[in-house]
Amino acid sequence: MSPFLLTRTLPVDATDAALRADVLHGLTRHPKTLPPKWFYDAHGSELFEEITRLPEYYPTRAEREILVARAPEIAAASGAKTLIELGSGSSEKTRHLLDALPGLHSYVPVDVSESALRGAAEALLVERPDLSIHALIADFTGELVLPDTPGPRLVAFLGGTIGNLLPDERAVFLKSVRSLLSPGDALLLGTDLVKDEEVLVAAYDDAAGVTAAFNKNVLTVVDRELGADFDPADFDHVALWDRRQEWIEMRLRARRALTVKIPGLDLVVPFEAGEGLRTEVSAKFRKEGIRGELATAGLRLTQWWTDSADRFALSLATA
Ligand code: AVJ
Repeated sequence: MSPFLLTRTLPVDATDAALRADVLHGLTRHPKTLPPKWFYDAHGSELFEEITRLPEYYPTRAEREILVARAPEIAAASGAKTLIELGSGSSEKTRHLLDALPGLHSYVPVDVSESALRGAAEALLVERPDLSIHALIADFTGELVLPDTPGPRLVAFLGGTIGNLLPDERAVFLKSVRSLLSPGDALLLGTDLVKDEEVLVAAYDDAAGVTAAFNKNVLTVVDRELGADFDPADFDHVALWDRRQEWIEMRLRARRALTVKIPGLDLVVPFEAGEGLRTEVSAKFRKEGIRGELATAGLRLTQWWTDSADRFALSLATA
């Protein structure tokens, strides 16, 4: 059996320090914000898995449709010996790629969640005992030091998660991805596409209220980790389409004037009645916009695939 290696590039207390900094910064400015990465504790990750099965939430199914149909083309175009997956989570969708890459030598899943990485690797090692798995506990928005594995490399960033980054953050991120690539390497990028407002808003405000629970879960995380006294019942879930920025914005809106105590930060945070706290932007893209952002980072769009309903796209770009 090939080796399974796990490398931690995040200090064990980095998460705590980063949460404290994000909460302090985000709740003392106007408008208030919290970064979406704090949704994903164990309960939030379960809620997200539930979201991916909702009738209104099409991105996961649309992306899987493309992967199933195009995995052989992606594999042929990249000829990858090493697959690096940023934000790999359960590595569930990656199976289609892995199955199409019989010549693959190494799989490098990168995630902040050690438990997700261990679970995914455990399952994969049984199916692909030939594969060397080198998991990295790391934040994909930070600087990545990749293991020394054979090229060509294929870096995959799926799910549309790049849409959680603001435009300037995306530019920095794409440049750092570019710096990981040598000639002959490629980036496979999943992006949700601009479409009718009704369809977009429904995907982020489902009838069963799962996305509302997912959104409010971030308050539970802050309560547990920093001793705050947020009551999720004091907030309404809001999903709105910003047609100028072309992104979905999720907010939590205070139902009344209230104050929240955060002892872990020695902070008291006042909310006005109706005041919003932005918890996520999820940008939607167009082909020419993607091409331009890739080009600015020194990447060339070489292939573009969409699902049969043109809801989601996979882009292949080369250095
Ligand atoms: C996991 C970031 C791709 O933006 O669609 C789902 C997260 N937020 N419902 C997205 C999410 C609300 C999701 N990503």
